[in-house]
Amino acid sequence: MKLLVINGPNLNMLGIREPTVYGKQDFAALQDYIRTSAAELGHDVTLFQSNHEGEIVDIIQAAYGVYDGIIINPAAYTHTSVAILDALKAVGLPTVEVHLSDIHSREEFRHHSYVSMAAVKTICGLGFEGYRKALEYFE
Ligand code: CA2
Repeated sequence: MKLLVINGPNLNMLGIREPTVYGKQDFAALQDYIRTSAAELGHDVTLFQSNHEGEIVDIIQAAYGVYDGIIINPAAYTHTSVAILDALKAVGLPTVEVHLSDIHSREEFRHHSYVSMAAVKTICGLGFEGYRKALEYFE
């Protein structure tokens, strides 16, 4: 399947700090992991990362009619962004939400996800493997 993988703000900083929460590997390693997993599962993936909410809304809108599904780690926008939720609802593409950490066992403000309201599945707390599980959903 043709899938769009979106990573949100600060995920490009992976591996630089907070290794106990997000792991020791950097963002380039995450991208390699996603590309390799997608190839093994026979998916055609496009990877996109942005620190800007509006850019994420734009890329979701542009996915309409082009991709079969979206995998998204909205990062901090998970907990704040009605705009990203609305964009996902507008395009209506099957969306799997991924988080490296277990957002439910962290600070209270991370427990709520707007994006979950538009997602067919949410995977959290599995580190990089969560992205592979998301790719497997589309098999
Ligand atoms: O667990 C996840 O994947 C998160 O989406 C990651 C976000 C966080 O705001 C969400 O609550 C859960 C943070 C993205 C990366 O933040 C970094 C912080 C320090 C060092 C490197 C990255």
